[in-house]
Amino acid sequence: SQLLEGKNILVMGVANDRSIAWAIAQSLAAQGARLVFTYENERVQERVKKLADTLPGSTVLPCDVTVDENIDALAGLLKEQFGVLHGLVHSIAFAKSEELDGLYVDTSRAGFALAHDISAYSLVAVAQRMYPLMTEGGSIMTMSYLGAERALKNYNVMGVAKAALESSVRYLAADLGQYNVRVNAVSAGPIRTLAAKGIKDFNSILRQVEEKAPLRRTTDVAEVGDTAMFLLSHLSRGITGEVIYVDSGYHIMG
Ligand code: 0WD
Repeated sequence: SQLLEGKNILVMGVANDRSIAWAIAQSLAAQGARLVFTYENERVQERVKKLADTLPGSTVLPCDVTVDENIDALAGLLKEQFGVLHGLVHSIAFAKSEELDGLYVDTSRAGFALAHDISAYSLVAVAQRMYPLMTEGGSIMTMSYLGAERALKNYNVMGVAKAALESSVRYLAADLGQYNVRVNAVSAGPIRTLAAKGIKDFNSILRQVEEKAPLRRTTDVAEVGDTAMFLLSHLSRGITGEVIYVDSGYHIMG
């Protein structure tokens, strides 16, 4: 039998077929979940629709997470169409490219605010509107990176935003546990995606992982997908407020 049969799961953050959210969707679909994808704007709408078409029974809805009314409308549609929501995958982040190069000390007020709005606050904004739909209990997961706790070259304001995101995971877990809603993060090793294009020297980051990580290889996006599936399933029912590393063990090394 399948681990996610009869579960309705919202997947936010598919931009293309290399997106981590898309790999997570594959793992969830393989366990029988019914998926709803959101896309940010018309620019990616067709691409996300085409991808969703490859997973029978899945649907696609718009949502720019910087706009409260968008998230309100999404929650309304989900309640109408499904009634109950069981899971939420938040795989969204953004910072201006000029903030991901050079010194953190040069971060602008606007750049700081934007990175935090899209990369950290959006989890809160979405969770506060979705947990009321999780009337049978639920699981929320988001994506983080080691830059949340170490000062990594060029990651800069995104690292600070990921620290806020991981802290939010703990506060949200504390709030929502009473409703049997769990909240966790996966901290993934570097993976070549659209978002990774914004990170300078990405090749040397990958090389470092191959040299230093216990498993001596970079993170395969399917590994993140399978851990996300575990977090969305009954198998992880005792885990909340946690950050799970899927990084070939890189973060344990000195
Ligand atoms: O090495 C990596 N790629 C890692 C990524 C290592 C560890 C963590 N992560 C995180 C990212 O920080 C992010 O939180 O994983 C998450 C997913 O990132 P990804 O799959 O690497 O990147 P991508 O395929 O670009 O998906 C991120 C998407 C956006 O794509 P673009 O490139 O168009 O900005 O986040 C979405 C958008 O689809 N997004 C938004 N969605 C709704 N509203 C918004 C928004 N305002 N802004 C960005």
